[in-house]
Amino acid sequence: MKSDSSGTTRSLPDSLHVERDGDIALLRLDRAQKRNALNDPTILGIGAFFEEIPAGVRAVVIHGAGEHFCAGLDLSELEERDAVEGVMHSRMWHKALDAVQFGTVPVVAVLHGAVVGGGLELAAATHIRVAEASTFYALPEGSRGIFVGGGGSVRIPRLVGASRMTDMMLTGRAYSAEEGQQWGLSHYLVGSGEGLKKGIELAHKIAANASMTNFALMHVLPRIAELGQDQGLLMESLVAAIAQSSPEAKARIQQFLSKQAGTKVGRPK
Ligand code: 1HE
Repeated sequence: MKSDSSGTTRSLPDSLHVERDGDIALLRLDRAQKRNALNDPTILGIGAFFEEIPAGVRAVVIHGAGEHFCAGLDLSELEERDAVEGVMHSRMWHKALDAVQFGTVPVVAVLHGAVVGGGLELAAATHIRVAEASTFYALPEGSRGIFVGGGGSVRIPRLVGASRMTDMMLTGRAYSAEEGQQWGLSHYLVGSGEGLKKGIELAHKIAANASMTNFALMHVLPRIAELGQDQGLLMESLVAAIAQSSPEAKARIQQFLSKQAGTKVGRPK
């Protein structure tokens, strides 16, 4: 376990490092010598961290040490497994990455270098992705004779479409940072070395949102997106009514109506 200033008492593996910056936490994949390849302790540690976010943390930034965000599954741990053990291993990844996507606070991923295999599956479980110009995306599972097992077949097509994911896996095609930005793998594209600053700035903005808004975006919007129009519209009305009735929403709307500085919508910069 690494000592850190996160305010957490939880024991994390040495491959993860947590720091606190006010109301956000920075979670660093810290295994640069193995290109932040995800071994079992790291995946379990990610799950444990997101299942029990330190008190007072309202958003998380996840980033990688060294030259790459993440080289995916630690291939040295791909031991002989029977089918049931293989299913259980994949389910362990699902549980951990579900904790990222459907935890208690929004997560911003800062990407650079390789975002491949399970690294892309991890990035796809986050809510906002900032990519530096050095980022490249690939799914080398195809060439390794395996398949995605960390939720990639569910989450990645929702970002880029099943057709592009099929190309990535059948042909080993890698996408550049620019292509990833164009096709929805990242939300923000920044210069090399600028990702963490941008990620932290976004996380602080997110942390300042009303809790109900963040909850609805993390837990309700993805469910509505899977519903038919009738059910989706009804669910939207229910959540809109709950959100509007909160004292926080009333106070924020009043701030705008009383012409408080900084409450107008800004033009894109
Ligand atoms: C690793 C891994 C790894 C690096 N597992 N050890 N992922 C992949 O198929 C990607 C495999 N990795 C690479 O293609 C390259 O390493 C990178 C493009 C990511 C980076 O290249 P580079 O030149 O910076 O590093 P390197 O020299 O290749 O690797 C440095 C060390 O990290 C080296 O170990 P060393 O002991 O010889 O120093 C590598 O063996 C080690 N390393 N990547 C284990 N992935 C839930 S299912 C998900 C399924 C998948 O994710 S499949 C995709 C796996």
